[in-house]
Amino acid sequence: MGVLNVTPDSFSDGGRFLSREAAVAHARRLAAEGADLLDIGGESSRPGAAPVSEDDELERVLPVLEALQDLPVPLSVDTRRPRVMREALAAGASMINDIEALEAPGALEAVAASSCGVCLMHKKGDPATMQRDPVYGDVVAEVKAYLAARIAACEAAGIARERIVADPGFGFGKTAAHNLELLRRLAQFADLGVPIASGWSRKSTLGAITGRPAGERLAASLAAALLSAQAGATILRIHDVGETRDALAVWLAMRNGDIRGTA
Ligand code: 9MG
Repeated sequence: MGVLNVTPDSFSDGGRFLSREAAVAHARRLAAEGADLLDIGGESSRPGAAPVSEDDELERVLPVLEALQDLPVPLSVDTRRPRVMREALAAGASMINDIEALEAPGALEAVAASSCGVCLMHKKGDPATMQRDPVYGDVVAEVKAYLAARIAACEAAGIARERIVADPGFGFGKTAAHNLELLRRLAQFADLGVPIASGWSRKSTLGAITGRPAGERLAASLAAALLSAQAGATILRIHDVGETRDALAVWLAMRNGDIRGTA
């Protein structure tokens, strides 16, 4: 899943793709590099990010979504707002990626009314405050229980399990130690019975480990993507598609004993 931020303030690429033309060109580049899915977001969820108005979010996302309808790659929209979900689905989105796991009033209904896929992500708190001393007992058990409850809420609302992906939400109300514990035990999320997504790309825990700023975290992001895939994640939310595909190709060639067609 290639990341396409159409925002002025995302932590790693904020402002770079704010114009429609730049965003569309970047999306085409990610697809050409081998992305299987693109995730378009019009509101930054980085720690401390200010919320944008619903109208601004729609103005950022819809023109890009519309301009990419000829792309042979499904398009996801990263939003927590039911109106944005409905309009994005009407404009051709195939998936909703929601960092609030469809908790907003009307979000379950917006997704249930279509046949799209949905990614339910865990977070603790709001982006503005979530990194202020988050506390868990057993972080894996708590995150899993939350995701299981949201999957059940989706099914009760008429969203079939086959449409659902779950994501532990690395970096969302979690310390570096929590993120590493979740990665170490990511294979345990298979019990949820849905595909698992993982998003480590350029995140601050990688900065804490390597001492590098967001723009210099490619090698660390590749390591985290590979570790996620080895633990069973089948959707990797990433900025650097070509490089990640190459890293995965080496792992898959080793695992499958076949150097052709492995990634
Ligand atoms: C929008 N967004 C930012 N980070 C993310 C992550 O790790 N997972 C998902 N599903 N969405 C994310």
